[in-house]
Amino acid sequence: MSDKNDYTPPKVWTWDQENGGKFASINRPIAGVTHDRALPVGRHPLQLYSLGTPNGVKVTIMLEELLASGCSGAEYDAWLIRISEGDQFGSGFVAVNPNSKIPALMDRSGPAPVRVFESGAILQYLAEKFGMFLPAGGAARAECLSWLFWQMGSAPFLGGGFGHFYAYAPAKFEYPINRYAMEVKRQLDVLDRQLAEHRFLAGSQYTIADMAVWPWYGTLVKGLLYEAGEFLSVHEYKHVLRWADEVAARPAVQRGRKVNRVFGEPSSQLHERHEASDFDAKTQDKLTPPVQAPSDKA
Ligand SMILES: N[C@@H](CCC(=O)N[C@@H](CS)C(=O)NCC(=O)O)C(=O)O
Repeated sequence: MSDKNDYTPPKVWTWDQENGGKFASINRPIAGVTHDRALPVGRHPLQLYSLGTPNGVKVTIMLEELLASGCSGAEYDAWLIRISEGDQFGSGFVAVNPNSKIPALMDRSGPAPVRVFESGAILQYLAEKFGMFLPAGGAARAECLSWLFWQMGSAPFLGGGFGHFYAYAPAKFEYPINRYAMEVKRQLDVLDRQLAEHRFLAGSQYTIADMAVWPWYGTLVKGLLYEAGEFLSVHEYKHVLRWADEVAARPAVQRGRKVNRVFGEPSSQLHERHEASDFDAKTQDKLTPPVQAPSDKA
């Protein structure tokens, strides 16, 4: 182990605002509102406040899948919450999610608005509301919810553990990278064994379990998350790769990935989604005027 261990925890931990790392400026040990800001409300029944991270993408994939299946009641406005600028601590957002994390959903289709936070709870809420992508009962429903909750419990080891120390921490520390790389590889092996025997995670049907797991582990095995494909030898997980490709090929998944995305290729970024036609007209490549090549003669 190459890390020098020269840290002795003090008797009482105190908040060191300069503790470094990519998200140091938004991390704090207290919850609640930092500023007054009402959330915008569009004309559709469902109002989503989110960002195109893996947790956000789970929900936009589900909404696009519902619309693709003909559920017109799933029309939605997706508003951008820029977490690096602290939007999640505004009064309107905290009223929808007291935990100050995206994604957060307001269902305004009934007499009183219903708030839903936590991506797994949002997937289950939408699946039950529209009667889709979650088996109605028995062993099939139990299997689907088991994989959904597996994802909710496992992904923090991938994102908050491995991803944080491999990609975002202020320095590379061997101990946590080793610990979390081992756990993430174990999780990939869990998925690989399940997908060796089943087309989708919960069996033969595509469900909210696939929608929850794909944005994390599907993109990881394709080398798109934390640029860690080679480090984690993702080529070993052949069944996860086969499943990841099948899910990625779904048009609703391709649309859902673009919503509230503020990084990557301009053509992959649709900052806000209010109409189905926004995918054709409002991705960043459509909005940005082409850069003029400098003329040799000017
Ligand atoms: N368990 C939550 C996790 C949500 C989460 O961690 N969201 C991150 C972005 S992926 C966030 O909003 N972070 C802002 C912050 O921590 O202040 C869920 O699945 O909804």
